[in-house]
Amino acid sequence: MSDPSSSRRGAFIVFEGLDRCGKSTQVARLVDRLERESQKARLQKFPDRTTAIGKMIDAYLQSKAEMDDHAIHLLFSANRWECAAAIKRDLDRGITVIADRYAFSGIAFSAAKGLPFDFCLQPDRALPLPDLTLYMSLPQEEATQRSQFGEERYETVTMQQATRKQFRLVAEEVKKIHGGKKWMEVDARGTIEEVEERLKGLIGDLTDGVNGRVGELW
Ligand code: T5A
Ligand code: NA
Repeated sequence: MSDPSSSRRGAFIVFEGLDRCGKSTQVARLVDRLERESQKARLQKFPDRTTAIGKMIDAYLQSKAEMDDHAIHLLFSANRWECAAAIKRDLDRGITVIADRYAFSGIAFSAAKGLPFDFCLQPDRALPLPDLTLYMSLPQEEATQRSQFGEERYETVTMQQATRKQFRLVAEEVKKIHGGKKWMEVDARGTIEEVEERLKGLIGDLTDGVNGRVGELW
């Protein structure tokens, strides 16, 4: 009889960073590569704007709706919780789940608006822990020059600078709880191909599957 604890599960890999750092571009390329290599992988975007909660978030981000800072923070977290069971299920089925943003964005952006850091952490407690988070680091001047910067609510230089600081605190928190191996900072400068190579080196054979149960964020 097969023992589920001894079989490999899919890896949970998260891409994080400030707006326009190139996350979506790299996530799409990684999923494409894995599909070409006949590996089982799927993309999970946060916010997932397709759900009922996601539609409220989308309206807020496009400034079509106003919301209290606490309320929108909780909605971003609720949007992750409504996807959490499917993420766990897919990991157990051996599928690599690649997320474009996760709880770390949730904390960094809300804390940058002035909500207490500890409050920001609470709602995401016990969500699935990524096996690796790749934080794509790009100087603000380069992000600002990229197309469409400034279209959504948080895409101002002041907000991005405040969020950058909060992401540093988030990284420290993750390292404090889980050690240095779960969070890696990646230089997001250079061509799309150069960044892709850098990321590939860090991801290594993680997409072949990992051992052990999925952990909890904190
Ligand atoms: N948010 C999110 C919260 O406040 N709380 C939360 O809990 C969560 C999950 C929307 C906002 O929501 C906030 C954070 C955000 O402000 P989103 O839907 O991820 O989040 O935002 P998007 O607009 O989809 O994505 P970004 O603006 O963050 O852009 P990406 O994905 O980082 O960048 P990408 O790949 O789309 O690239 C941007 C542009 O640059 C080019 C691309 O072609 C594109 O035009 N580009 C490059 N150009 C030159 N060199 C490279 N290496 C390049 N790579 C990409
Ligand atoms: Na954006």
